[in-house]
Amino acid sequence: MDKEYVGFAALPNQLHRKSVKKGFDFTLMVAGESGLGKSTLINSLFLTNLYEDRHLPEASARLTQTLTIERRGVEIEEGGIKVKLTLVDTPGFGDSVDCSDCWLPVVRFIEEQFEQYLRDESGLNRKNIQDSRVHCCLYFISPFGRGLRPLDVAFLRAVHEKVNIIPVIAKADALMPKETQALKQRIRDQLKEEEINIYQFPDCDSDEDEDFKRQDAEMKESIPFAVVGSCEVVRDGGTRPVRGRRYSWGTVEVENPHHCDFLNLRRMLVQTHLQDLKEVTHDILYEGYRASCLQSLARPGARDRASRSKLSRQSATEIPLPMLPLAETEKLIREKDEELRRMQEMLEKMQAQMQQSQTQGEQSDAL
Ligand SMILES: Nc1nc2c(ncn2[C@@H]2O[C@H](COP(=O)(O)OP(=O)(O)OP(=O)(O)O)[C@@H](O)[C@H]2O)c(=O)[nH]1
Ligand SMILES: [Mg+2]
Repeated sequence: MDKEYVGFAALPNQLHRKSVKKGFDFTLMVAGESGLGKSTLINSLFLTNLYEDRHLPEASARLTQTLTIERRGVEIEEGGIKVKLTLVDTPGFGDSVDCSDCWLPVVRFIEEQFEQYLRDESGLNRKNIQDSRVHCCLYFISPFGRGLRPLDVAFLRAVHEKVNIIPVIAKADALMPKETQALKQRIRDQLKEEEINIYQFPDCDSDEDEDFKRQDAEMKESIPFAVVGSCEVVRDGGTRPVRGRRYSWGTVEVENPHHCDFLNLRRMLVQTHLQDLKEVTHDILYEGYRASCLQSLARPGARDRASRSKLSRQSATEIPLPMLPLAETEKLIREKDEELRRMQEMLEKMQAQMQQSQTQGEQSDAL
């Protein structure tokens, strides 16, 4: 994993508030249909210099199609606190007619991180677990369709209980403001109809200042964020260089809030909600996963997760099992069952012998 240093203009207050001392890890994933600008947005968000008063690099090499799941590490450090950001770029889902399970590797990746964490948590080195769980998934939706497509719904359904989903409308420069608003509403309605849980932004503290509250409300209203990405730096009429996309009719600026929600998204990710996304991942999503693993262990012989919902009434917390990989644990349970059965047999035999010798003793007493 390459390490790059990217400074942020202001250290997120939340980090101070939560007094995180040893620094922490955060993993952000992008997913969605191919060619929607996932790699470009990751690049625009984090992989290039974010300070306005510093020199911006010239147009970087054109990005090529992402073919495998790629992780990149970026270290953010200010005021002595480190955030190790891992960016997970995924290959886009194909646009061929039959692409029914092209998204499975991405789902699998998310699950594997949970499995790994569960294994680490039950290991000996529990205090130093490297948290590689995906804390947030930016899901890209096409600006050209009429909302979510069946493929989007299928993927979101498969992951919505395992990862915080933040939906974004890709390539928002293709839409007029009115169209953007209509598409946002349509997507919000569809998510509700399909009962897909996306990341729920927490309520803002009542003691926050008015500015913060306004920003917070504005941000919540703009979901799904309409984003524009670009790896190019444009100099318009000799003014300051900006990241943007130049067209014959003008320039779309990535970091201009009148042009798209890029800034809202970035502020939310690195300044206001990083900690909450982590907490929801650990306390709700991961806990749900862990509980269902335990539940499936409650009944020896329960093999697949699909049968999980039909399983025993026993509460997950009542099962004092060590967390081992599933197959191993099942084997252990079978061995223990066998041992118990043997001990029970032995006990019964001993009891029978004792009873026998007792009656023999009584008989000889009587004689
Ligand atoms: N109009 C417009 N084009 C964009 C935007 N973002 C990226 N593109 C262009 O879209 C093309 C695909 O961008 P990528 O970032 O490679 O897309 P991707 O989603 O990573 O694609 P896969 O790796 O195949 O999944 C490139 O030519 C980008 O320049 C955007 O916000 N607006
Ligand atoms: Mg890509």
